Amino acid sequence: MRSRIVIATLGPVAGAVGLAAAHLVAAVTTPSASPVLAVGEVVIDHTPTPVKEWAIAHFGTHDKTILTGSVLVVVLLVSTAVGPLARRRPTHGVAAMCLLAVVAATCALTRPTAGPLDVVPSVVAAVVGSGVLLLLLRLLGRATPADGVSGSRRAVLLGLAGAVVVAAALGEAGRRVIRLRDRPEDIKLPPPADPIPALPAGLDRTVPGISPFVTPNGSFYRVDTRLDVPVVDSSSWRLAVDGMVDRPFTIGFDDLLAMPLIERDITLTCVSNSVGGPYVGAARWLGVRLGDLLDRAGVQRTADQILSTDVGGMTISTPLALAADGRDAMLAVGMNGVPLPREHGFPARLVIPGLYGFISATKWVTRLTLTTYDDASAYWTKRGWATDAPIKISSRIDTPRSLQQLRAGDVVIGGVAWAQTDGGVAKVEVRIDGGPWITAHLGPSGGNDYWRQWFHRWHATPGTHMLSCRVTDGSGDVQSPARALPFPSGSSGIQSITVTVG
Ligand SMILES: Nc1nc2c(c(=O)[nH]1)N[C@H]1C(S)=C(S)[C@@H](COP(=O)(O)O)O[C@H]1N2
Ligand SMILES: [Mo]
Repeated sequence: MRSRIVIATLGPVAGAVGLAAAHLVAAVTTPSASPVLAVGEVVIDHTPTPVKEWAIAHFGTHDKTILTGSVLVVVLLVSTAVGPLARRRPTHGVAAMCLLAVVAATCALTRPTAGPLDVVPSVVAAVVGSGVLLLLLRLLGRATPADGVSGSRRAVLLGLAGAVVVAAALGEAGRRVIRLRDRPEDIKLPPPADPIPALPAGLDRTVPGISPFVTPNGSFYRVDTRLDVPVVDSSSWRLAVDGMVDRPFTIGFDDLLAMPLIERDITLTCVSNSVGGPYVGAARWLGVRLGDLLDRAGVQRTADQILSTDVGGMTISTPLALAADGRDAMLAVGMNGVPLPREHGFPARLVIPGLYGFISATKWVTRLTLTTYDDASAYWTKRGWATDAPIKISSRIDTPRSLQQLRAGDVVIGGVAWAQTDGGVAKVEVRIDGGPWITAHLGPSGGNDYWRQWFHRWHATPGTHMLSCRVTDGSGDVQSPARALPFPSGSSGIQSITVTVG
């Protein structure tokens, strides 16, 4: 028997069962206290901005899956040391398991909203992990003295395999329990006080391959610092409005829904989006005017920042002057006719037209603190990102795809453009191979805060061609050709793609 290998697997296998059991317990109590998620969140918090940027650029929405996976792999690798220790003295193995659990518990406890009960999943991990370790040791103990007795050897391998199956089952059960809790889709939202007309049909049918005029919730981009999707109970959720205000208050979900609701069509985009990138979406949001909440609290003149805090303690800063300049800033509870999906901030999030999401769109928000930039810095501010970041006007080619092979003849070039500035999207132009800029046809308008679809019919001739687009807003400002990376205040430049016509 390759006993070294078997002994090295004892720690990871026992650890996996412990972690999975802890995940299930956390699913029922506090999901973010699950050791895997707690350690992962701490790692994310301490990842340098360039690395995070790189992860978002390369793995997109899978960046978290990759990160959790890496944390798991590292933990399991470290735990290969547990088996040999335990083989010499079982108590040493158990002590090593407990040490790992202490690390996890520390991570869980350093989360801003953590309570003392958040150590429970880590304790479960230690107890279950140690128990499984001791069980496997006993099986191994029986196998070794008569190292030829294949029955015992088989027992060890079966024990290991069984433990892996148990770990997978517990982990999956945890994942499902988290999903089942308090389903947002069971909530019925009241209608807006002042309903707005339905959006006109876009170019979805006429221009195959174009972004739909309204982004379906299921395909709306997702960008946040969370590994898990926070599971917030609407019944126990509270929003506090405090800081430099005359009348601080907290409000629950039902009372929030009793306030007048507005509905707005707003395009949301991420500062990390590169020109032509995928982190942009457009939806109809239902919610309470941010102004109504601020008025109720009575904002003092000295405040210049709204520091919003999410359920995990993550903070986002918004310039008060911009949020309160009359734009349709809102605390949204609905997205495209349904309650906010968990991924997009259930039960409530901020949506502020014209500002990148990282300074405006706090999901799972629990607190709005009126403060000053001198007194408090939010998550991304501490990481060097801009505090004042209006969305740069931009446009994207959706079809044809970059490097697509086309047939000569009529080709429809189409995409979307946004300019949440004066007058919205006034014009989109297309350029082929560095020729003149040609005005494209615009789809219907959904208002200045909403993107606009566009298309241009092109007679494609054989060869390789470069296609570009640019937008002009209502005040005559043209999308800038100056290339800028997302950091620190959003990308700029002109998207150009190459296609081959055969
Ligand atoms: N609580 C919380 N809210 C957040 C974030 C976050 O990391 N945590 N990310 C912000 C960023 S960077 C963007 S671009 C938008 C994205 O919103 P979406 O995921 O619903 O598309 O949410 C914002 N709100
Ligand atoms: Mo973002």
